[in-house]
Amino acid sequence: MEDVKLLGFWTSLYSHRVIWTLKLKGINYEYIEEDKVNKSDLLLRSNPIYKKVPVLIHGRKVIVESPVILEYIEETWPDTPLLPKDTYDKAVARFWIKFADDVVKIVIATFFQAFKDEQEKEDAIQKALETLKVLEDQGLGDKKFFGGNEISMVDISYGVLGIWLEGLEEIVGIKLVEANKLPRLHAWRHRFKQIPVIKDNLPDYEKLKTHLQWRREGTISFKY
Ligand SMILES: N[C@@H](CCC(=O)N[C@@H](CS)C(=O)NCC(=O)O)C(=O)O
Repeated sequence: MEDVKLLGFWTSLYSHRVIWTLKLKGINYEYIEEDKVNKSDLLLRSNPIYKKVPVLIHGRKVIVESPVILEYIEETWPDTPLLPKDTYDKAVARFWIKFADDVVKIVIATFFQAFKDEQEKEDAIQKALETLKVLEDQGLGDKKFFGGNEISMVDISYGVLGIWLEGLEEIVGIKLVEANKLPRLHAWRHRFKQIPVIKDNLPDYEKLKTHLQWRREGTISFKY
């Protein structure tokens, strides 16, 4: 039996990328819930540079940073491939995985800002929508999933557009991924959440919303 441990937070979209990948590949692992406020010695020793989750521990090997962990899992357990075989297709997939960081920075950051006026709010919403439109037009296109007909590492990297973004949209009252604005991304979100491994391994929506609300209030009041 493989010795695989995952250190995560239940609210962490990055931890969920790893959970979904391990589950999709049918790898048994031990999940260790970390305390964000009081990080364990194991976490601090395993990720001394960033001190963040997720951390994957495979035997004596420690791997950090979710995109790096996903690549490690893909190469170590190649069954149920989540990246294309073709070198060029793989490079394209990696580009969109990298773009997910921009989406988190631009789109998610919109919800953690205290706007000084309506214009600033409008500008931030426009920028977020433009970023999502690029993803929809050039990344997803008319495909069912980013890599074609099946879920891939690219879809997993955009899990944040699922209940995390939905929760923030509801809390703040700004809707971005809507059928009339981003129809293909909207349909993708629904499809993605229907995949059993995703559906069965999501944080509780109401609890997540409470957490996001708390995080948002903390971030905004800290800025002012
Ligand atoms: N780039 C990292 C981001 C990981 C990250 O931001 N993790 C958050 C949880 S969502 C964390 O551990 N935060 C704790 C802290 O900042 O002290 C990745 O992709 O794994």
